[in-house]
Amino acid sequence: MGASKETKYSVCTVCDIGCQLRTEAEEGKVSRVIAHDNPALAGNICYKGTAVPLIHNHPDRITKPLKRVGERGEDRWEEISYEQAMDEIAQKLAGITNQYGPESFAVSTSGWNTQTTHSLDRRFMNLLGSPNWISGVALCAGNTAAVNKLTYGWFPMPDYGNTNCIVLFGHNPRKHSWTPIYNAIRAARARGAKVIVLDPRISDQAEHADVHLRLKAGTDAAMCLGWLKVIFDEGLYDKDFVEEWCVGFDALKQRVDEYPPERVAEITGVAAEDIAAAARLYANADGAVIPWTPITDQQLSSTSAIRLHSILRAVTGNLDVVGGETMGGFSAAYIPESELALHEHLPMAQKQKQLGYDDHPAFTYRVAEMLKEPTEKVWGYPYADIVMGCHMANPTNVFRAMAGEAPYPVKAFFCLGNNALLSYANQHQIYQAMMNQELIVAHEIFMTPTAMLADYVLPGDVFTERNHVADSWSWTTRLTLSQKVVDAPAEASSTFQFWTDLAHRMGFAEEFPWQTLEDMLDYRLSRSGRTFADFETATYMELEPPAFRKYRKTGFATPSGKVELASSILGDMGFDPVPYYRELPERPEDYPYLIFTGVREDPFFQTGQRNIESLRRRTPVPKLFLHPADAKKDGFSEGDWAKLSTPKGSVLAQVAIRDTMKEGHVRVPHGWWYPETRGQAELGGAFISSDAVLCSDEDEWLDHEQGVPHFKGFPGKLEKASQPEHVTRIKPEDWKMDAAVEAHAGQ
Ligand SMILES: Nc1nc2c(c(=O)[nH]1)N[C@H]1C(S)=C(S)[C@@H](COP(=O)(O)OP(=O)(O)OC[C@H]3O[C@@H](n4cnc5c(=O)[nH]c(N)nc54)[C@H](O)[C@@H]3O)O[C@H]1N2
Ligand SMILES: Nc1nc2c(c(=O)[nH]1)N[C@H]1C(S)=C(S)[C@@H](COP(=O)(O)OP(=O)(O)OC[C@H]3O[C@@H](n4cnc5c(=O)[nH]c(N)nc54)[C@H](O)[C@@H]3O)O[C@H]1N2
Ligand code: SF4
Ligand SMILES: [Mo]
Repeated sequence: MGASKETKYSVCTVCDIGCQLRTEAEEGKVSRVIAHDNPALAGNICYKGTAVPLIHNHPDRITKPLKRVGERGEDRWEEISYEQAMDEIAQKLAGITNQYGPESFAVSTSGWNTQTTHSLDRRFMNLLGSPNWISGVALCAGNTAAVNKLTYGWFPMPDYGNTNCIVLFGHNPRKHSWTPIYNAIRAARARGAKVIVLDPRISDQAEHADVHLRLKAGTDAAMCLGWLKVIFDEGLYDKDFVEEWCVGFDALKQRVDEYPPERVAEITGVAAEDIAAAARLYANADGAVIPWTPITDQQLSSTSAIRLHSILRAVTGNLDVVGGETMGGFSAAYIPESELALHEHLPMAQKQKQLGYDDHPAFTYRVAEMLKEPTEKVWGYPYADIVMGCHMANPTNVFRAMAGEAPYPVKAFFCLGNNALLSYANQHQIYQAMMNQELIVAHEIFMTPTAMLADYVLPGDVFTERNHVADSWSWTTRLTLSQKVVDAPAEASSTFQFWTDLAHRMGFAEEFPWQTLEDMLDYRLSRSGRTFADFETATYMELEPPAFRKYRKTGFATPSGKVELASSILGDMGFDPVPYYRELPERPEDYPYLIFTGVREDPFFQTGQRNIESLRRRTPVPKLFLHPADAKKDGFSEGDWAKLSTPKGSVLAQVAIRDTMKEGHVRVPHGWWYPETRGQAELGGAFISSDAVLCSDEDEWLDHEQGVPHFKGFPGKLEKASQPEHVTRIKPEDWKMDAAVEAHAGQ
């Protein structure tokens, strides 16, 4: 690259919202990451974006392929060449799948940080014959996409630019958490849009909301049923749309009648008149949105709650209208991953072996097959995968099988850009599952606890080192340029390269004809008559003009062609076709608190960045949040250490007392481990403070239809504890400061 300074447009993948930023390089290293030069996009950067040079140039970055030399998890390695690693991985994977069948191979990835997979993982697995692909998107947006399809065949995106009312079920974007969505909500508010927040605690969004309903954790589905009761009783719904475009109204109405506001008040702890007032505000708005939220992705009544959001959107006439929820469909300019994945190549017999297919089918191939025909008719592809989440195996079923339970052995497990050990429920089971593997491959940029359990760790490239055109995993039709500004370390690979090289070694060279990532991008852009180079020189972002009410021409992509208020697919599979609310299992007496997990801390994305000093100094140790009355009752002062236990396990965290908390609730952060304790604490301290230790995936804690675990209100208790062993750097000043990050963070 030489000494001259280069500036490029790159999509940040530190978190999954994908801001386009400007990246600068000097002497072959990324030197600075700054805001966009388009004023409309300039606000879309958080201090994690500013910290990218510190992450990408970090001395701990894995740059050489590693092969395990000690026992599994001992964290002892030898450096080997990329070619040797790939040869050995291919040979071992072939041996395992020959012995146990292709379904003995499972992959876990979330795809957002690795970015350039182009569904080649699914393509490879489909050619090999394995349906067992799992992902963090099973708990976040991917599962929402699959469940939305049951109701109206697509996963809509809110029209923030034109809406007059925004309803946030917990979802709490902030200046340093999903910054573009935070900015979009702020802009809507400035235009006069109303904001309704449903959150047990006073969140950042709740502070500025027009209405804040402080519901009890885990009761969102009941709240939605209460809203519908008000909306139906008071005739606040779009009768023409319901008549012409919906099926199942009577069955839904019957269910809704069981939830008068007084009953919902009892369940949720919110006054009946406040429930009714919020429902009216939403239903009467001229253009209202219920943006996607992870809260209802991770609840006992998840499928019902997500379906109730869909139903609220539909019956209030907000589907595919200006200021409502847009249903974009696939971009005509970019071949979608749905086509690249080759789902039609996986034989039906293998699809039926997908773990979760029988008992928790909502986001598996079982539903995908039932939606194939209408999906092809309306959206042009039989397998429409949105946010990667519409054809997944169930993570709990996969970990159980990996640990040696029924129905068949799973013996090879690859994790790409995913810290699987900490990223699902029931960490002890995931650990057992991983310890029972014959082959584990991690594709990573840092030595995570998951990577420590691997046989091979392959160094990944990062977004400043690769070209891409981002399409929000088919959720929108926007195409965003992401340019490489520096070269990757010589032995690092993109996930594109990894899957291509593996495929070539395992007999699928013909189906993987692309030599380079740019060839793949050219192919994906080919139907628009352009190459990546054309795209790159012409624009940094492209958006197809929106079209509304497209269903009038095509119908909806459901079996009936209508919005299914009662889902024929759920009914056909033996589930209740109409959404319902499920009470939480009884709380044991000695577990007085309702725990909810999933706190997103500003400096980190999920389990990452605990090793980036300038970020870590903002939150050096995990904090659990308590209401002052609860702290007093249990004798805790600010900064004390506490042991938080559930029937599944215990973790340690520092107590933070906040009057914004709801009494009786404890809020715990996600994804904590302590990279600095590597070599001292087991697996980098992965069992000290990780929320996954606390979360159960026993059947009674799983949503019926999808089998996702309940993270929003499970039983827990608190005891005094001392600071964890080996964790010594617990004050901000123990961690190095970076002036640019500090300046941005303080804004
Ligand atoms: N800095 C930073 N930003 C991030 C991320 C990150 O790791 N770091 N992660 C990104 C990702 S992947 C996601 S999914 C989002 C998640 O971020 P958000 O959508 O904001 O979700 P959470 O932070 O999990 O919780 C939001 C709120 O839900 C409330 N809540 C808890 N239980 C319930 C419940 O049962 N019902 C209701 N209605 N509310 C409840 C909590 O009090 C909290 O205020 O953040 C994204 N942004
Ligand atoms: N227990 C529990 N589980 C959860 C959640 C929870 O709150 N609690 N939240 C859920 C949610 S909302 C989500 S979105 C998912 C998130 O799940 P993921 O998005 O998979 O997040 P992580 O598991 O933290 O894994 C990201 C890993 O990618 C690595 N990485 C970063 N950039 C690159 C890259 O360019 N290349 C490669 N190869 N690796 C890279 C990081 O070092 C990190 O280890 O987790 C879900 N799982
Ligand atoms: S919000 Fe921050 S971390 Fe996420 S993509 Fe934007 S700049 Fe990167
Ligand atoms: Mo997420």
